[in-house]
Amino acid sequence: MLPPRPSQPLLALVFALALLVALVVPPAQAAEPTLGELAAAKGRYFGSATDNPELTDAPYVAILGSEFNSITPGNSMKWDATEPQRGQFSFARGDEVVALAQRNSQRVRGHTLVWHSQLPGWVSNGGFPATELRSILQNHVTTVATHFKGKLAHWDVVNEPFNEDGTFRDSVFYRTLGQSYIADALRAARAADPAAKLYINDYNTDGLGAKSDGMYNLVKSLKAQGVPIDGVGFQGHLALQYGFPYKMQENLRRFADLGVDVAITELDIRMNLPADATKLATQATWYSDVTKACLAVSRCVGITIWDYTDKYSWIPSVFPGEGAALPYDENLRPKPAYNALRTALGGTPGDPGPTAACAVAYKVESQWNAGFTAAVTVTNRGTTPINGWRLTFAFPGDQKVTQGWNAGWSQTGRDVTAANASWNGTLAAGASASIGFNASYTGTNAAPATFALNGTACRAS
Ligand code: 9MR
Repeated sequence: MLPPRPSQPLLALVFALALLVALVVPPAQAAEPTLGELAAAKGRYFGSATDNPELTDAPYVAILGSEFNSITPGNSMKWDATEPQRGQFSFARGDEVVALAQRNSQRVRGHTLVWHSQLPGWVSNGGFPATELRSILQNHVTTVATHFKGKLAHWDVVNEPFNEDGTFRDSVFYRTLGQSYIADALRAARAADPAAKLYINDYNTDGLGAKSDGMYNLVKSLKAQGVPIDGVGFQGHLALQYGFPYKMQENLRRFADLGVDVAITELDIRMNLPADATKLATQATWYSDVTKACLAVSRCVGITIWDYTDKYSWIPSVFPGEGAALPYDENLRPKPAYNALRTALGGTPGDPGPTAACAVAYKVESQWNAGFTAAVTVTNRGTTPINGWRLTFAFPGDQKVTQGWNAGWSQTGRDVTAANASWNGTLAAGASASIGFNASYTGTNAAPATFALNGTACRAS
């Protein structure tokens, strides 16, 4: 039987009501695009460095996973991490960063194969003759690049080869092998991982000057000899008290004109502490100016900041009395620099935190040999109530929920679902539900990187 046809006046009433609802009920707020998404819309990436010890900090990991589309291991692919003893290679920590990036669909900049620093004593003090050191270098580059083959977008093959005056740094490699060590390293990296873009990376080369002239001449001569070099990394460790790099855009462009990509690889902008509103405003302008310099050069492929939060910046321990160098403060809150970056990347200011529909705090409350207890707080950060929710996340390791409370817990492989209990299914705007579980694990107990509520990504709170 056909349903009765609604009369014309009834239809008009329904239409009017629908119109009224559309006008007075605000649409669900779309999440602000992230820095990574804004950069991607410009054909670039926006990345952050990270380091393995930080990966147990769930709120940190959540922003790292959502805001950036590239990550760089700050330490775990360096020589002292990957070949601490001659011929004994260790990749676990580098693999951990790669796995995290893969789960979050991020690219990875590999850092770094040949560097005078964080170089184990067996290399720097080994007193090896040239032939032996050359084969040690080639073996290191080949073994590490082969291990990560196909997983890295870029490799910083050679790091910091220059002195401030543009002459070659007196490293064990240069002292023993002369500048040919650079070409050797690049050739070995290309042979091991033909898909990775191969970079030379240095600091204080961001603007025109003697040091960047040294880099420029090197790259020009490598290109002329047909040595495989794809890009030049400009670290961008800036300090308000030393001034903005001289003609940065012009500098990036002259390298691009040699036929290589350029990238800002370790950006941070420190200041003398304490920070104040004026310094933070200048810092914001500088972040914006670096971004604009990169966007103005078509071969400038992306920007990486040297971690994203002051909580994990390397600056205070190396430059006492200086800091506040990154776009997020120590409590993971965006600073003026964050909005300046958004704006420079073509977006609008906006803290994605408060506009995200939900927030999740994940806390390991206690942990023993093979198990742990976690407390999870789910908060509705939207403006309307949530009626019925399912929280989903994936464990990075082999964690298995053995018992849970205040929600219906289930797990398939690494994927966990917590469905609301009968008494906490309605979350008013701003309201939270506290749930928890016991789980087993072996190895490391890293926190899940991202959480979603009813399929929408949540921010860490
Ligand atoms: O961020 C890295 C920090 O954790 C290390 O202690 C430090 C040791 O040298 O290296 C830091 O990263 C450096 C990078 O590898 C090369 N450019 C300078 C960076 C800051 O020192």
